[in-house]
Order: sequence, then C-alpha cells, then structure tokens
Amino acid sequence: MQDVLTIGDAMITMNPKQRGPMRFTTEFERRIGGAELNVAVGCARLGLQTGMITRLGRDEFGRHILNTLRGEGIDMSGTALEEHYATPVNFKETLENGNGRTFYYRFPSPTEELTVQHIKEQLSKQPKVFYMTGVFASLRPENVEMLREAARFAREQGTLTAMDPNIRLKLWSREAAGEAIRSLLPYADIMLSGKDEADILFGGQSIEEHIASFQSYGIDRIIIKNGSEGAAGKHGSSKTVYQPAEKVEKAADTVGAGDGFNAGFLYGLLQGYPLEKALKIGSVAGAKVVQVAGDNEGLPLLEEVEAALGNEERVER
Ligand code: KDG
Repeated sequence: MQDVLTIGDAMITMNPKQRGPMRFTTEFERRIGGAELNVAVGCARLGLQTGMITRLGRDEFGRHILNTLRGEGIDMSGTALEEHYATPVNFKETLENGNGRTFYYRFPSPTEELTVQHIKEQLSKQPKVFYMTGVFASLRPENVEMLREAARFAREQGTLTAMDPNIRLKLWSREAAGEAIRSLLPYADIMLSGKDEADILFGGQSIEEHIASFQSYGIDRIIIKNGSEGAAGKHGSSKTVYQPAEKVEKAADTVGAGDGFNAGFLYGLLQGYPLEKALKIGSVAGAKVVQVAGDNEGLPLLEEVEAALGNEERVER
C-alpha cells in the first residue's frame, strides 16, 4: 500500500557552484527540485512507499528527472512526458549565509496537462497521505479547484490530506495566495505551515493564535515551522508541543529545509509515533537538508535519522 502521494511541478534545479549574486555566477550543477518533489524524495529515503503525480516535458531534462525519481524508488506511474512543453528550470543564487533567491523558467508548466481524472486514478491506489502545496496551487487558478476536488475524493476513501502553504511570492501576490490557500484549508487534515506563511494567511499573530486560526477550519493536526526558532505542533485538543530546532553549525543552503521537515514529520506520523517524536524527526531531517548545498541532496536516509536520534551508531571509517 502506498504511504504518501504528492502532486506538483518537478523541475531541473541549477545549483550555483559559487556563492554570491547570480549575475556573476558562471558555473552551475544540474540537479532536480520542486517542493512536492523534495517531499517525495524525503519520504522515499526514509523508507516510505511514495508516489508523485506530475507532468514533465518530453525532453532530456524530463527524462533525467523521471529516471532520478525512479532511482529514488518513487512510483512515477502517475507521470507522463508531454510533447509541447519544456521541463521547468529553476536557477538558484546562494549567498554566504546559505540564503538566496530563485529564478524560475517554468511557464507554461507541463502540469497544465493534468486533469482531475488523472489525479483520481492515482488516488484510487488509496495512499495513506495525499500531500499538496501552495506551489502547485499558484501555477494557475484551475489548480486550486483541482486540489479541492482531489482532496475531497482522497478523504472520501480514507486518505489523510496534508498541506504546506509554501507561498512563493515570485509566483503570486500575498492577496491571491491568501485567498486561494484559505479556500483549501477546509480540505486539509494535516497542516505543515511556515510561521511566515501563516502570517500571510491570517496576519501577524502568535503561534498559538495561528494554530487556533487553522483549527477554526477543522484541521486536526497543525504544525507551525519557525526556522531556527523551532517548530510547534498540536493534534486535536492536545497541548501544543514545542520542538527546538537542531543546531546547525554552518548553513550551506536553506532551500528545501521545510520540505525535509515535512517528510520527516510524515514519516513519524505514519509510524504512529507521538507528536513530540514526529516533530523531532522533522527537525532532524530539516537540519540535514540545510547542511548540504541543494534542495534535496541533504535529505537523510532512515539510518541517518536513527543515528541522529541516538538509536544507531554511525561508523565513519
Ligand atoms: O521548497 C523548495 C522549493 O521551493 C524548490 O525546490 C523549488 O521553488 C521551488 C518550487 O517552486 O517548488
């Protein structure tokens, strides 16, 4: 049985080989990325049966992404290569502190060929969790309605729906993002939001207030990620649990940390671990992503998480 099924854009990510403004970067390394792709890779590395629904260009980049994801053990039967589209590309800029900007060359997205029927076919495999983000929602207005319908269908058959707002202000305005994502909240069972994204959705308020705002939409499990400040989680009427962030000596690249957290949290949830432990695994996975350049290169294997939790010895030489 499939554990996690994600839906979204998959892209070539060009990681800079030098730090600093992109206009001076002369060398890049070709990798892959995309928020929902990163979560799929993270889940698969932790041993979850994972699938991804996407569409790629019928080109060399599309074939490379497909092969790489298959190599990670991800079920790509929900994916096709589309004739009249180019596979999306994302060029990254990384500054000395690991932060930076992204420059997208992603429209029109091959995912425009996806239909609700395609998504339902994949959902019929009854994954335990269907994972969506605001990145896919932002690509075109039709995607918001498609996600709503897919989430409704998923829930009818007992699949839990998980959502990260993942608001990318290069893709839409605060107002458009806020309106669309709030319309999706009634369809989410699990919310994995950044504090900054909750601020966009509900205005600047405390973490407890954000949790209450998400709860008012009927969401059962709510996680608020707050970068180096740690994360908070609440399940139903339980007390809010606070998880400090893992110590990271030197951040190589902060992009993808939230996706790593989500993969780790979903892994913990699907093992039936208590909220505290699922949050801890999420933090460990997120911290591992930050320490390696690239959106998903640092996503850990299960044994690396176990070693970080002190459950397994790590032998280096
Ligand atoms: O969460 C990381 C992603 O943002 C990155 O891999 C690519 O920006 C991206 C996207 O649009 O999915």
